Amino acid sequence: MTDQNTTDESQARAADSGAGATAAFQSKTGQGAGLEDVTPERVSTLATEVLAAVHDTIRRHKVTYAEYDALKAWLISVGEDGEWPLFLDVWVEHVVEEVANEGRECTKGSIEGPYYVPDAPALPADAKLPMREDESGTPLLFQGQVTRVGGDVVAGAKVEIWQADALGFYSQYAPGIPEWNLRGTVIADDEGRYRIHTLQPAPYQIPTDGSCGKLIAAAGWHAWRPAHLHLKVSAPDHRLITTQLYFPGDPHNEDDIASAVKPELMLDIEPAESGEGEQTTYNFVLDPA
Ligand code: MBD
Ligand code: FE
Repeated sequence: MTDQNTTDESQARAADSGAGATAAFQSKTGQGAGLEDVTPERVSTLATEVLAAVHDTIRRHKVTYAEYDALKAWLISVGEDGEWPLFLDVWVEHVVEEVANEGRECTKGSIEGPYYVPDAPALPADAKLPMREDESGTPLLFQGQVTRVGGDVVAGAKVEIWQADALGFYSQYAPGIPEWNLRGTVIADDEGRYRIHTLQPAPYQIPTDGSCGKLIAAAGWHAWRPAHLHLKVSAPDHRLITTQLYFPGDPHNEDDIASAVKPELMLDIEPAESGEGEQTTYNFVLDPA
């Protein structure tokens, strides 16, 4: 996942995070898993419609052989860089998430993205996320309560949280960061409450030196996601929520490259009662299974 010769996250390269995200996805799904689980009718319908949309675009814009070859070269490089997970999660996942969670009454979901790692160390309801001694960033107390639709508390709910560090890098996807840095599985108390001591995350720029970065530069787009916390909230007999939370005032809340910001997911930040840094309360509501 990380290059033996790079020991510092400032030297992180797209190929490191890309290879890591591809390997993580393959270990989650099992190599080659997928197509055989979808019926032939469904594969045929979806592939036919996607291809028809491509054909239509070519006709409408009179795509040239030079452009066709540029596309072919770029698609090949996405695979070589391991950036298919990044590409798909940035530009496609938000619509899959929208469709998957249509009609749910629970807290709004958002995309998982490429950097989730299951089974982060379990932490008590009042916990500090694993971080380096000199981890930079403003202290942030993230607290709240998990209930179910209707209002009953969900005792012992599982609140998985992962986030980028102050330089915008995720542990296990950039060199030189401790394995579980800024990741944890917080077990809420008997009233479903949690108090997570972490740091305000930084805005995140997707790697500019890989194929996704090349597409962004060639199109004249920007590469930014607003600062965000990733969460998965779950409990037995309830449906899992995968979501992200955002910080008011971030200039990229309005133009997230991954289109994953929703008004319901905006945090309300206030000065910490402890006098150190900030605090915020966000409550989760789970659907019964
Ligand atoms: C991220 O941190 C992220 O959350 C997404 C969705 C895509 C790229 C990087
Ligand atoms: Fe992220």
